[in-house]
Amino acid sequence: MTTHTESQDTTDGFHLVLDALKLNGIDTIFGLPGIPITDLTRMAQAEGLRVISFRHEQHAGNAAAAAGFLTQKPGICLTVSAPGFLNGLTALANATTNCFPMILISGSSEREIVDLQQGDYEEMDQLAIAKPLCKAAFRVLNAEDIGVGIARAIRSAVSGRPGGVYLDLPAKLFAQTMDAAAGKASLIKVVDAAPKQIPAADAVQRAVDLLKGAKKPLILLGKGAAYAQADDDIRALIEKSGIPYLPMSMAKGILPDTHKQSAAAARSFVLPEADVVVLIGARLNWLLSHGKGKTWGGKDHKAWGTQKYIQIDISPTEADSNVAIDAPLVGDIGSCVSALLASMGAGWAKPPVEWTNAISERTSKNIAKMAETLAKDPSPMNFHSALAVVRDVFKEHPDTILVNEGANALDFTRSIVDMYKPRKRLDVGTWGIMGIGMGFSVAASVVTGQRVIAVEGDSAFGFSGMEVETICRYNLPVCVIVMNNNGVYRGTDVNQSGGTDVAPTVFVKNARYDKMMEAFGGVGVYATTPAELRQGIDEALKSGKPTLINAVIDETAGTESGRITSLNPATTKKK
Ligand code: ADP
Ligand code: TZD
Ligand code: MG
Repeated sequence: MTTHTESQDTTDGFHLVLDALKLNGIDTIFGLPGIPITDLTRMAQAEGLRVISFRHEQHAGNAAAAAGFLTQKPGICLTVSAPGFLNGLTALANATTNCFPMILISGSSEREIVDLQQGDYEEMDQLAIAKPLCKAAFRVLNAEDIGVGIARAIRSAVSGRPGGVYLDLPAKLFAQTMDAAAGKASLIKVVDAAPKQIPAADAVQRAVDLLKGAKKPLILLGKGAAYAQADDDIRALIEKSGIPYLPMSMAKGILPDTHKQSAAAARSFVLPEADVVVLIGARLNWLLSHGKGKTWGGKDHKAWGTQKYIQIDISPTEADSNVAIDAPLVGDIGSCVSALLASMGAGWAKPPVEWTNAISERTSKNIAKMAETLAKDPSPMNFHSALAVVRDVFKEHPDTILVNEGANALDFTRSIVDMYKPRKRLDVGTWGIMGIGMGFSVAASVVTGQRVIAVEGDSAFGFSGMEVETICRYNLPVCVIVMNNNGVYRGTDVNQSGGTDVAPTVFVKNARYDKMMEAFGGVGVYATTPAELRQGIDEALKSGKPTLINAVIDETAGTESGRITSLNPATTKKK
């Protein structure tokens, strides 16, 4: 291991990187050691940074992304070259897709050898490969440029639309030495990394005018609204305007899901019926069937082509990406929402009661129907009876963070488990990606200090399952619930050839995921009833010990692809 410096008067690349991160308020690194960054991880720890070491870089990267979403500071993921870098790259691309700020820092081989393709250890032109998959990519070749490199990476990650940044640090950089005072002077403390962006007055007026004439207005909150941490203003806008709202999955809890203006239980009614839709930090992508698909009533619906949109987003090019946006409001959500509030003035007329009553009626009916389903206690346990338990737990422990992935395990949890506070739900996001579970759980517990409950499909859990060792190693208060239905979607599929291999979606029957947690010193629970599940969760929340509950779910209970069956090519073809 390299010691700090030969004399007090010199510093080196290792320390300049760490000093630059610390100077900018970064206190945690998620990563996986190896050449050329092993010493960097040791020195980081020695210098007082928290280093969370993973078993696979993808999960370290996912942890960095979740940390970025929760804190508005870029999460840092540190990897070795070529294969480690590539393992981290999926997380970097996913973070960029979701607008989460993170920086993937990878050690790399020497330029002279890489550029002549002479076959260095783990040789790869990482910068070129990262570039199209992230928001910005930089390489630092000289120690005196480390300060600038880190500053540019931080600004790129958090300013404007947040995203992933790649920072390439060749091995030779770390050992470079320079005068300590000059080194210190070369570092940059980034001032106002994510500047407010104030919307133009005429754009605000246009939006207010459109909203004023609305008979059936609707607000859609996306995860950008959760990220923005403008919770009080958003709540004030919704309550003052009286407009019903729908939260996208990671926007659940900005206002409590039990809020009387939530139209979540009447989603399929309000989307096609609304005349003016206000998008706040939500894109009209596939998750909203591009503003025109089945979710909105399809082309035959009477509202087709007549709906008007106001879109609040920090990215000026987001408007018109799928449908015409009548009143784009470009700026940060905090500034835009407070400008709207100010322009609405006193005496704002609430939406017509015909609209709000129609929504309330449907909402109460659907909630009552769901309550009936949740009250059933079938044997074997199904998604509903298991999630009724999780729903009660979150009602009693609203500060707990929920991580959620799978297909049925995702869709049922999203609709059944209410969130009561902002930024308490982390999930598969824009891509619907599997594998975020343990990385997000580790980050959520490390950066917030809160208890975490991860509701995982058994397939979804498998993508990051080895990180239960990481959870045990750092003794994190994470309770993983594996919704075990013996496979992808359900455990009952059959091999259509009649051969001896099981179907591609089917796993080993009655697998004991709980034993995986026990293998590393955590608590394993085998639960076949809601009562056993409840007891397991209660004990986990009380003790804070790493816990994995293998919840045995009826293997016939799920549906193909959960709620997105319509995206299956075979399903589409049949239509
Ligand atoms: P969801 O999946 O929940 O619908 P999306 O990820 O599609 O949400 O949309 C998030 C949007 O929020 C992106 O278009 C992004 O540009 C925007 N955004 C993120 N942070 C801010 C912010 N601070 N101010 C304004 N817009 C933001
Ligand atoms: N690989 C990656 C990285 N992301 C994906 N989304 C998929 C594969 C495809 N996929 C889904 O979209 S959901 C899912 C896969 C493999 C797993 C569903 O099974 P599960 O959930 O056990 O997690 P349920 O509760 O059985 O439906
Ligand atoms: Mg499953």
